[in-house]
Amino acid sequence: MTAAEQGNPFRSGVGGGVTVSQSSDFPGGEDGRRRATIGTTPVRQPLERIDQRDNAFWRRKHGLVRGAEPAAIPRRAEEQAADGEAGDPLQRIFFGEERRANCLNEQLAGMVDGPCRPEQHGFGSPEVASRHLTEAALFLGADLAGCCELDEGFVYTHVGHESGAASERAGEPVELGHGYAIVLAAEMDYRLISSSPSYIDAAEVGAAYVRVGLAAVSLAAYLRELGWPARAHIVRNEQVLQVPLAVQAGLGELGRNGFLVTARYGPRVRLATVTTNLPLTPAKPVNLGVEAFCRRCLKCADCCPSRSIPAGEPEWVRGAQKWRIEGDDCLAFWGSAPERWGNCNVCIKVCPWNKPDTWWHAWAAAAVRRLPGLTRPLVLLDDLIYGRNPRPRVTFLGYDNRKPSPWVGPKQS
Ligand code: B12
Ligand code: SF4
Ligand code: SF4
Repeated sequence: MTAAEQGNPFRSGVGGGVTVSQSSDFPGGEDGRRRATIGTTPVRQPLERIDQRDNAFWRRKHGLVRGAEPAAIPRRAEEQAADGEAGDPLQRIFFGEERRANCLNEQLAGMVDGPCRPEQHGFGSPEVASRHLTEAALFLGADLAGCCELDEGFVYTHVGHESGAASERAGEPVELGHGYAIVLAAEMDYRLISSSPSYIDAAEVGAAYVRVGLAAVSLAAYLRELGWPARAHIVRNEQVLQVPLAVQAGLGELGRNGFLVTARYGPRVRLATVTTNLPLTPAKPVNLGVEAFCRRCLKCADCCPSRSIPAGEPEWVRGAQKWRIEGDDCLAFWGSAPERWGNCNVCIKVCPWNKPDTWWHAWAAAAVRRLPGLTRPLVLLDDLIYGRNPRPRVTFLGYDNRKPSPWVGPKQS
């Protein structure tokens, strides 16, 4: 039984970015829980926390996979890289564990926290602190950044990873004790992601994790040098749910695809967070019109090779009304053709919000917000110009997404 099923032992406050709703679209209160929205997502407070061991990455490792023997799910490239078996050297530098000194994300995962300078710098006000840290995050390499209060509903109850770099061990309770967060996003390259599924988009995922991880680790270190406790949450060493925090921090909206859709890059971003106890003023969540667009669009649901994205209505999942993603099926697809791909980004590449940053894309995004009726024509236009499920040929560092990986074969190391 997960911690969520046992009931939430913590109070989850109405933090930054949460609007208490008067709307009759999602009335309630019969269960005594407070109705609100986070961005455009309806929630019932308090939110139910999740145990990190109960997400698709760790469920298999901890034997919690529902309806399947863990061994029946194909091993994905990252998992093989972690055991030093993967043939792909880029996967090894981003996700390998055998030679940790060669793995950038593993190195960064060991740098998420550290000592604090004894003298504390006063910012004057939470507004000034928020502006300063948002600017610092952009300077340190993020493409988007915003602040929010940290709702405990988005902090895992227990650690799921078994990363060599993380000081915590799987099963330990998470005790974060921070009340605020700065959320960072790094753009992923449009062309490389359009090759999905392949080892080319998998490499860009690893590289973007390094970019956003470096920015977050640096920002946390900067805050500690200003005398404020701060911890970065990055791949391989994170204690928070990045997507809802990004929504609260005003970076974008939750899409049907199950993650953040931004105005500028669509869903084509990687996220990292810095938590702290320095008081910050939360940014305002945005309504870009994504949720309304997703109700009519369905491109990600149609094109998902593992059918993990629903074509139907949002459901209540642990206190939030959203589209339910079948994480185990998605992950199984990643491992289904190790000679051809290491993960998948199809739900990013086909999304009409994922387009190069041009004036006509910005115009269409602004227009659809005012006139949701434009959704269908714009989706048809998107199909016409870019294709329903395009897979353009991409070559890169000796890879060709139309051919098996050049690294497949006997163990390379
Ligand atoms: C576990 C995990 C997975 C698992 C399971 C995902 C799932 N939905 O069950 C698998 C392996 C399948 C997966 C796949 C992918 N993932 Co993933 N994943 C994670 C990870 C590490 C933990 C999330 C988690 O615990 N999910 C389990 C439960 C909580 O899932 P859930 O109930 O479906 O809730 C999801 C959303 O609804 C949202 N959410 C949860 N509660 C609430 C409440 C509110 C109010 C709101 C608004 C949102 C929200 O967060 C969850 C995101 O998975 C996060 C990083 C992080 N720490 O957040 C990255 C992360 C969500 N993944 C990411 C991405 C991009 C992907 C993929 C495209 C693969 C890729 N190539 O990168 C696919 C997309 C699959 C999909 N359609 O969701 C990005 C999303 C970036 C963005 N633009 O938002 C993240 C944030 C990684 C990162 N640091 O950038 N992922
Ligand atoms: S990553 Fe691929 S398999 Fe997973 S949900 Fe997205 S499209 Fe489907
Ligand atoms: S592809 Fe369409 S339905 Fe899916 S997230 Fe993007 S806009 Fe929403």
